[in-house]
Amino acid sequence: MLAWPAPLLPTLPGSGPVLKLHDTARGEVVATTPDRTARMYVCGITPYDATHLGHAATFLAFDLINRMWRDAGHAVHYVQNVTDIDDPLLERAERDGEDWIVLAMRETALFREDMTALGILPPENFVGAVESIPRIVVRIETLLEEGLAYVLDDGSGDVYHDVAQAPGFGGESGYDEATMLRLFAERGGDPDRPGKRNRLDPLLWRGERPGEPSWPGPQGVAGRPGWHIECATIALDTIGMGFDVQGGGSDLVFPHHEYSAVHAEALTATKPFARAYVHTAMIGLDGEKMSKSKGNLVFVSRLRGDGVDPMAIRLALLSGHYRTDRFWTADLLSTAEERLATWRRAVALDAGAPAAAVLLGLRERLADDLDTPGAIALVDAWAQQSLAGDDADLEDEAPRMVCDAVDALLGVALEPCAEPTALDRG
Ligand code: 5CA
Ligand code: ZN
Repeated sequence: MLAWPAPLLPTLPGSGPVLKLHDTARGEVVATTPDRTARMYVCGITPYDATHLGHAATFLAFDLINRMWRDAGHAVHYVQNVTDIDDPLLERAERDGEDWIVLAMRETALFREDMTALGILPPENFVGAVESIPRIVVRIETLLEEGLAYVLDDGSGDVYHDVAQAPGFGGESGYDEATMLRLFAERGGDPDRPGKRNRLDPLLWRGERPGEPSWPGPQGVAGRPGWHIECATIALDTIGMGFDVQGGGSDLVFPHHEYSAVHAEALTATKPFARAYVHTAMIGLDGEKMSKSKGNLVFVSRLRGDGVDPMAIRLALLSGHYRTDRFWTADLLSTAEERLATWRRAVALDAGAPAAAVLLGLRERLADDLDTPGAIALVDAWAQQSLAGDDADLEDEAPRMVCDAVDALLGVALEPCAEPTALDRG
């Protein structure tokens, strides 16, 4: 499907360092080692409601990865999916007496607007589950033919992956069986379904149910795809195996990313699915995780509608580290608004404190597992020094250089401070 327009990306002098990120599978911060073209898959929205600040924080973190790789001289092949058919979508459409397709299209359109406003670089491939169904079916048929999947014996037409035959199972999350069973039950799995070979076997295909949409499926059985095979198929068909980063929120560590990896590794008989699994922490509100099921949501579009500058939203979300669970508060936003105004005043000066150290520092902080609080502190210090104006070494070029660096690396557009170069989407 259509993604969204690319923001302008200033080019910076020199090039950035090797990016280090925390990999869930290895449990430590590791250097990313992309080829000329870095490859990244990020789990996208299920479009049954508007984009909330938790989603935004997650897509922002991966946007920084995209920016850091580009700054280091790589092209980036970025893929993001849209889960435009799944239980929550059908349930919401049913509740509101709305066509599920209309709901999904509307919320996906709003998501595009939010991502554009937040200055997030668009994916090369923005791929819906529905448009992928024929290719997902081919993958499920392969697993069936190889005896790695089975059709349940109860006439439902449901197909499961036999995880006992998947040697890498558990390698992504590192969880023990009890933890897996608990999270599987909490997050849409069906450990107690009679007739499964193993309680942890995940659904690949759900045979047609009355009143639910369906498509032609494996071995001619109509139905709709399971969730994990959706992301495995889309990643395999766009960036292949062994890509650099598989991303999403920490709520996807298990079961979703474990099973996506296991499906793809079974299909290709190779490892790994991704070289690093990167997970963002959860954004909450009033002491609880922000989630559609709890209803404690702050929507990006609502804030925009209230006249909040999207760059202040961006700065507010980046003021915490991506791996720290944190809460959205009114204070967080007002601090970001003040900071944005200060930065804007500083980059509008005729001269500022030396900029080379700021650029170096920004690159260094962000390359260290996206230390955004550290990066922001550097710009704060530069702005204060420049606005105080008592530095003998004030440089004419500094405000523009810092403006470009903040724009290119943090994605915070302060003003049109440079002649922008069109984003090279090679
Ligand atoms: N469509 C699936 C992924 S294939 C899905 O999880 N959709 S979602 O709409 O629920 O979430 C979209 C993305 O935002 C996912 O990467 C998810 O992990 C992340 N996310 C969801 N809630 C939060 C939150 N409260 N804080 C941070 N990230 C979140
Ligand atoms: Zn996914």
